Amino acid sequence: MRRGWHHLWGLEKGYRKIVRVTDILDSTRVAAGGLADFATGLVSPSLRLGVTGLSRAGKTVFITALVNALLKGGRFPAFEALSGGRITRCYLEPQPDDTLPRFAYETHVKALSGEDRHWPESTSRISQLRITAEYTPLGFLSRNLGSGRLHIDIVDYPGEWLLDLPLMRMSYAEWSAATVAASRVSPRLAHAGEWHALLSELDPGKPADEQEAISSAELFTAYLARCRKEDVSLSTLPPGRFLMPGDYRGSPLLAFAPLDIAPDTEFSRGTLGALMQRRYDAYVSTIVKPFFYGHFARIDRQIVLVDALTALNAGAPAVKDLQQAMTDILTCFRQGSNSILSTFFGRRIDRVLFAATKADLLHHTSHDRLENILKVIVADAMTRAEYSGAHIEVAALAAIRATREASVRQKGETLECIVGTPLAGEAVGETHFDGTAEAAIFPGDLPKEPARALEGALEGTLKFVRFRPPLPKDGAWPHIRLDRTMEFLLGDRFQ
Ligand SMILES: Nc1nc2c(ncn2[C@@H]2O[C@H](COP(=O)(O)OP(=O)(O)OP(=O)(O)O)[C@@H](O)[C@H]2O)c(=O)[nH]1
Ligand SMILES: [Mg+2]
Repeated sequence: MRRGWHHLWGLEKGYRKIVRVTDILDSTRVAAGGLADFATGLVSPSLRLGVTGLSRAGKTVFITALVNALLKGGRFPAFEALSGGRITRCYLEPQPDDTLPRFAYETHVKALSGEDRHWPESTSRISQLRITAEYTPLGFLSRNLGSGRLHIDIVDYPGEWLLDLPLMRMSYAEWSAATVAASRVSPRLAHAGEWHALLSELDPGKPADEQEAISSAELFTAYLARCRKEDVSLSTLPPGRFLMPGDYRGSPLLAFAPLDIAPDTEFSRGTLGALMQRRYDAYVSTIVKPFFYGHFARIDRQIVLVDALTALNAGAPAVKDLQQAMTDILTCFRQGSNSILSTFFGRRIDRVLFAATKADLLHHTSHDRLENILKVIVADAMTRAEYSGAHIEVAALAAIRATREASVRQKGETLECIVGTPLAGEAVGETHFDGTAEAAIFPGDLPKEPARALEGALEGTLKFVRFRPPLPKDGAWPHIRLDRTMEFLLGDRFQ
C-alpha cells in the first residue's frame, strides 16, 4: 500500500538514479548555507537544535522554558553544566539568518506571566532564536585555556513539514495511489465519504478543469482535517500545508488532490491528471525542497515532541498512525539519507530525542510508563524504517509543569491525583470549571505493560484537562525532566 513512503529515502541507489540538475542546484543552496554555518563556526562553535512536533505538541512552550532556564537558571540538577555552575553567562543575540522570523521569546514569556497568564498562541511558521552561552570547560587543561562560548540556534518548525519530506522522492501518481489506498482503510475510510464521492466522478484523462481541481482539494483538505480531530487523532496527513496553509491559503500550489490512479500512470498534456501533477510538483519544489535544503539539512540535533497521551486516549488506530509518523520521521533522519549533503559540508544530525510532552497531566507513578510506551513505539518505528544513524533517546517531560500531586481518599480507595487550576470552560463529567478554583483530578493510570497501551487499552480512559500555567519560582517554571532533556541535547557541548 504505502510502498512509496518507506522506500523513498536514503536508498543511495535510488538517489543516484534520480539526481537531476535541480537537485544539484538545490544542494548548492545548502552548500552556501553550510559555508555560512562553517564560517561562523570558526569564530565560535555553534549548535543548531531543531525543535519539532505536530501542531499543539508543545514546541513553543518547550523552547520558551528551555531558553528561560538558560537565561535565568533554576532547579535543573540533571543538566550538569548549569547545576554545576559551569555555565557562567547566557544571552540572546541577533540571529544569523536574516530571512527567518525570530522566535518571539519575549511575547511568549509575557503571555505566561502575571495574573492573567495564559498559554502562548499557536504558531504555524518556522522561527529561530540564537542564545549564546559562556562556560568553563571541564578538565584542568581546557579550564586553563580559558572560557568556552557556544552559540545555540534553536529552530522551531512544524512536524507536518517533516512528514512532507518523503514527497520529494515520490511522483504525483505514486503519492496519489498511496494516499487513496490509505483512505480506504479504517479509521480513515469513515471520514473520506464526501471526498471519495467526488473522486469516483473525476476522470484523470479528461481536459483539465480548474474548478474540479479546487473542489477536490477542498474536500480532500476537509477529510485530512477530520482525521486530525482529537477523537480520531491521526498524525500522518501530508501534504502538511493543506492543514496549515499560512501564506499559501488560496494559492494554486494547494489546489490539487490525489486521483484514483495506478502509481505508474502518465498523463497527456492538458488533462486533469497533468494539471494535478504540475501543481504537486510545484508544491514539492516551492515548499518542500526549500525547507529541506534551507533548514532541515542544516540541523545538528533534533527533539521531536509528541502528544502521545492524546493518541493513547484516542485508541489503537491513532497509536498505530503515530507509529507510522515516527517511522516516516526516522526515515528522514536515517544516516545516508542526506549523503549528498554530507559530502558538501559534512553535517549530519547526531542526536534525536523523542519526547512525550505534558507529562504533568499524569501522576508521577505513570511518567516512567509513558516513557516506556514511547520507547516501544520508537523501537518499532526504528525497525520498520531500517533505521541506523543518530543516537536516539526517548523521554517523558513537562516543559512547564502546571500541576502538583495529592492522594485523595474516595469510597475507601486512595486515588493518586493531580491538582491544578483548570481553565475556564474545561469539564470532567458533570463538573464544569470556572478558571479560578483548584481541583484534584484523577487522570487515569497508564498500564505497566506498554503493549497494552499500544493495543488501545487506554481508549477513552484518560481524563485530560487544560490547566492554567503556573507562576515561575525563582525565575524558572516548575518542570518535569526538562533538565534531563537539556543534558541529552546540549550537555556534551559544554565539556
Ligand atoms: N500542562 C501542560 N500543558 C502544556 C505543556 N506544554 C504545552 N502544553 C499545552 O499544549 C498547548 C500547545 O502548546 P504549544 O507549545 O503552543 O504547542 P506548539 O507545538 O507550539 O503548537 P503550534 O504552535 O500550534 O504548532 C498549550 O497551549 C498548552 O495548553 C506542558 O508542559 N504542560
Ligand atoms: Mg508553536
